[in-house]
Amino acid sequence: MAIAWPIFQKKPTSKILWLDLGDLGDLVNPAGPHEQWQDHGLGLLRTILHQNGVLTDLFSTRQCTTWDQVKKRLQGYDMLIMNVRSYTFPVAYRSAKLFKEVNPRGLVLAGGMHATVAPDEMLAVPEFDRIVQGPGENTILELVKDPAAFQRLTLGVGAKSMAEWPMLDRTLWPKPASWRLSRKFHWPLEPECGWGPPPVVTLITSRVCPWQCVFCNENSYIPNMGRRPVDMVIDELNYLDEKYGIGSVVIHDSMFFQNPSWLEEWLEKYPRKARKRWPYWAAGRADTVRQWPDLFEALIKETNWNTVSIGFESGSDRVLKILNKECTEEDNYFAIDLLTRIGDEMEAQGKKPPVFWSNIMLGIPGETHEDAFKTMRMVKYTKRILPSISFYAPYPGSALGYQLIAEGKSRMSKENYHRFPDDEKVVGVDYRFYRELLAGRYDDEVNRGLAEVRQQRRNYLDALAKA
Ligand code: B12
Ligand code: SF4
Repeated sequence: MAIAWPIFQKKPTSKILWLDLGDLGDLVNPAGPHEQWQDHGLGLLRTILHQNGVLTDLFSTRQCTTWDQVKKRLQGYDMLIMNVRSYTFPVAYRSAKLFKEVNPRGLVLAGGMHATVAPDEMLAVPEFDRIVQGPGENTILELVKDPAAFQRLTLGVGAKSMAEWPMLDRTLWPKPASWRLSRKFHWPLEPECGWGPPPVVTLITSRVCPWQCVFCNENSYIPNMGRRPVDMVIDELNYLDEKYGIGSVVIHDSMFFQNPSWLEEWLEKYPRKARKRWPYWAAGRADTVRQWPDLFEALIKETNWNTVSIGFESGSDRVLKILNKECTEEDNYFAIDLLTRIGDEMEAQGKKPPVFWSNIMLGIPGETHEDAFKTMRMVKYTKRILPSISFYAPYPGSALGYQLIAEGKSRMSKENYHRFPDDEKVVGVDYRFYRELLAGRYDDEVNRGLAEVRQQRRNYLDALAKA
């Protein structure tokens, strides 16, 4: 077992504390690779604060292994700042309570996704003194300097374009908090998670996806903004490579494969201007792959896009319609066959073939057993796949999430936002069936029509990935 370093003994150097949120121990002895990713909202806003002379201390709940340690580290501050997502709301809520216990006159400023989509839940916590919805880059400085000038619930102001964002100062991110983890973490870059060699750089080139899938529909709550210019992305990568050395890149955009003119510029410049063509992970949609297959193929081959994340979600047209995915079974199979063909060609040339990081949801309200068999059939059909399977979660912010919450069918609460992929999140869904499906009980049905080589079973319970 990894031992946490005694970070709780550090003395405050500022009166303002930024608390990075996540499960206890995730930067000591993480349960999985994705719990170690750094928070770009925190990175951006802390960079803005520090570049404008407002220095903050930082620690992470992920660096602590007990709530007692968190409480000790919270002592001695006048102000606490947090980026609250729905899946970190339980940790934020508990931390705010502890902060007030040790600093009764201290102020708590909370922003982030959960403040944006579930203000009522945030307002119900008296410890949150200021709650900021929406983007914060043009609000954070004023807010921290003079919180009294703001109402308890405020709408934040963002940049018009990501070109206005400063380059992140990655040394403002929390460090791994055990000797064992720090050896393989590569801080201030990030550790390997199985997609490409370390050190890993995560970055964001676009902020919002224009589609309206009912389990997500980010564009209803993240204001549109211009994409980060290609040159700025490449300059940042070159800078980081010179300073730290890069192994691979994770482009954390919700939807990288959009906006063909940006992608064409990336295709032209990345192989030429980047110090190295680092392999990268990035996301697309099956329908846009079908719409722009040549661009897709060129990006895979020429820019080293070798882990292609696609939210296939389901292998059944009925469910894809329920989800308003605007992709069909046929689109999904088109994208799978195209990547298989590209991968076979690359393999024949002795190159590493690209692989799908395939996002799949099960347990969607209205899904029948036959729909779920079709989904698992599609997963097994895919030749090169890292399956990432979750039971559907009704997140606030999404149309279907709001509907299920209103109907009293969501099992997510402020004590537990159920963001583990195999948590039971919706009332009335037969989770036993899904566990048995993943364990292979229905393989006869699933394998129907599949080539023999694709019928081989692997343990899909392992594919319930928290990412
Ligand atoms: C990268 C990413 C991840 C990464 C890394 C997460 C991390 N450590 O940061 C990974 C892959 C691990 C991940 C996982 C998950 N994610 Co995620 N993820 C994203 C993504 C694509 C980008 C986040 C980001 O960096 N944005 C850019 C930064 C700059 O924005 P920001 O953090 O929101 O900060 C801005 C504002 O919120 C505000 N702000 C933030 N804090 C504060 C504080 C103050 C005081 C102020 C004034 C303002 C302010 O200002 C910032 C600048 O504008 C978003 C979608 C998106 N486009 O944002 C989804 C998103 C955040 N994820 C989401 C979900 C649901 C998940 C999962 C639960 C998915 C799943 N089913 O497994 C998991 C949970 C993982 C876990 N550990 O439990 C949802 C959250 C929904 C919600 N209601 O909170 C989003 C919105 C996607 C979606 N539409 O479903 N995710
Ligand atoms: S699920 Fe994917 S395609 Fe759909 S709205 Fe969200 S990011 Fe966009």
